[in-house]
Amino acid sequence: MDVVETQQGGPGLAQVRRVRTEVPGPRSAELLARQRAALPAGVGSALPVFITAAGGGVVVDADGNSFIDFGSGIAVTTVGNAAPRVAERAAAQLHRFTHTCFLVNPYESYVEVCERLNRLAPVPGEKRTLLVNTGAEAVENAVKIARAATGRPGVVVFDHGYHGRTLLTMSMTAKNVPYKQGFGPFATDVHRAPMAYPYRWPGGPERCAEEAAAALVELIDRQVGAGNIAAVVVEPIQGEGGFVVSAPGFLPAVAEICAERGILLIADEVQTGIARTGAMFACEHEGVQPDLITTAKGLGGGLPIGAVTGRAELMDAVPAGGLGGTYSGNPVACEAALGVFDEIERGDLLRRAAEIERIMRPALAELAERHTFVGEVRGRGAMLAIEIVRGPDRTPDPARTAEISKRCHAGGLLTLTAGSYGNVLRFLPPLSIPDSLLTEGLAVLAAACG
Ligand code: PLZ
Repeated sequence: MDVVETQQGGPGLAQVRRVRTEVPGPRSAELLARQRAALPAGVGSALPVFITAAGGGVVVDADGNSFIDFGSGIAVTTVGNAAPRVAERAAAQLHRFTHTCFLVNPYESYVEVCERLNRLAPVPGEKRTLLVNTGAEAVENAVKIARAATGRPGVVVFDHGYHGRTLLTMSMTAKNVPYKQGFGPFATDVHRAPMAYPYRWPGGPERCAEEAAAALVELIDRQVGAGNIAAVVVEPIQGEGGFVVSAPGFLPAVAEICAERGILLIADEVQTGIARTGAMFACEHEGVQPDLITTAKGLGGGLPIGAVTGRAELMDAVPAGGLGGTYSGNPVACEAALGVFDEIERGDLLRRAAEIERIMRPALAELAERHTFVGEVRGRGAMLAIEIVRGPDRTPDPARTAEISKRCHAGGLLTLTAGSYGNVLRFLPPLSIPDSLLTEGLAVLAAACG
């Protein structure tokens, strides 16, 4: 046990699945008891095993169990946990200076992260980037900028959307329990449109994009009035909402609807961005060019950093002093982000994400063949999911979803659930996972499905 506690993470960690206790094991159970006495009940964990090291494709717990990682800390350690270039750059920065507050004294790494995002983001024309600490802060700032640039208050979001836990982003989030229950009153001027969710579209998948676009127009033109709307905020693939890949053609239609009405399109790429889907940004798969893009999660390789990248004239609509934050663009997090870009380039990780899909998709499709309760396989790159239903009537089955996930955990595979109905098993392996563990993880999943 004490050996485990001094273990180094990163790719040097033994790449094995190993379950040697119950899950959670005795040491984790002890720590969980301390957690319950010290933390509020509102903070829960998907898999309450206490982690002592992680890297490559595994996370190791305090009982010496080694789990295959199909979660990446919710799409954060995309380049790998304790990835070498991230850890080295962040550690070196810790010894130079830990903080100045960019509003007090600037430093080069902040500017360099912005330059990199400006170069990479599929936003048209000249670009600017603002750094913040979290995904919610990125979304919140994107809306502030959109309001300042358009002089309009309204925000349009979608069913099943997730945008964060702050007042505005919680108001923008669709699902009530557990995100919103008891936390109102909510922010005003947030309007919700149906998402083009092909598997659950009443008129069937073929008519999904067109009918969802028509519903959006109805909301904008009839119910709110285009002149009152600053922005439409959309996740190119919905994350917490269940890895909903919108019907092909829907995102370009949304972009056109926005452009025709002077409404800004904000792509929330907090979960999809930074190489996760096999492109730097998921928008690129549909050739969509949003006005503003939010990123976080994968950007810092585990250190807290978020960003808003957008058209220069919009970003510059807020005068000096209007944007900031004590810790925003912290120098250690900036170095980590530069390490992330390095890892992606040198490791050819966009290709790796596509390769992961090529390995995983056939195995997931086989599960759907074998079990009527696997209703759909969907996603892109290293962001894949299966939706669990009762049968051909597609009634969501959250109980079976939780049961499969629990069996995966007991078998040494870290999986996460998602979805408005809690019936989606989502897979977000780090791009550093070896093929052997990917295949082994899929076998554990297959066994858990019965
Ligand atoms: N936008 C698309 O996925 C965060 C939430 C974890 P923060 N998703 C994980 C939880 O239950 O708190 C997310 C996202 C999209 C915004 C956010 C918010 O990002 O960094 O959690 O604030």
